[in-house]
Amino acid sequence: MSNLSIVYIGLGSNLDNPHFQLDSAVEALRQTKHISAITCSYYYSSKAVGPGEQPDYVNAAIRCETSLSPMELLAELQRIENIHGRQRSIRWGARTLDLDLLLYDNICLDEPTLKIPHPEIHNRNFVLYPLQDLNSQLVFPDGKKIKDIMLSTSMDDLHRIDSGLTQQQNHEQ
Ligand code: ROI
Repeated sequence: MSNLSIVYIGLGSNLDNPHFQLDSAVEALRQTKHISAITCSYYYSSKAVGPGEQPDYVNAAIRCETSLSPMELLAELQRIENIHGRQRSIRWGARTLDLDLLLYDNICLDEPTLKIPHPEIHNRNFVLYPLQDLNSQLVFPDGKKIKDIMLSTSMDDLHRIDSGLTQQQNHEQ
């Protein structure tokens, strides 16, 4: 019997060739043990949300299956962020790679180091549009449907861009 969990992970970068950082992160996830069946959303360019001036982001999301627990998966995501030169010194600061555990099956978790669903999930168009690419029927643990939330979510400064390599890989699967 399979006991794989379905997980959605948000990807973001606004430093050191963000498009490349995301390609490389998806590849690192593909290479990670106990993570399988990865599909990637389109990539989006988006204006930085939050205080201060910083470069535009490239954002995307992936759906995958895993036998890792949420905390084990978080450790893998932090390992991948670290090999992409992620510095954690500045809150809200620019970053080479941000990997956020957005959803893990239907669970809700509220730990100091990990909150699932991601607390900002309903408010960020750069998270919602990629999630919708992956699953237009998605229902959040609180029962809200993504298609209802999308009715009041504008694209504003979000632009879909060609995700190149990763989309091609999805089509070949
Ligand atoms: N803004 C955008 N557009 N994309 C992000 O991934 C992102 N990540 C962040 C903050 C600084 C909140 N702003 C962002 O952590």
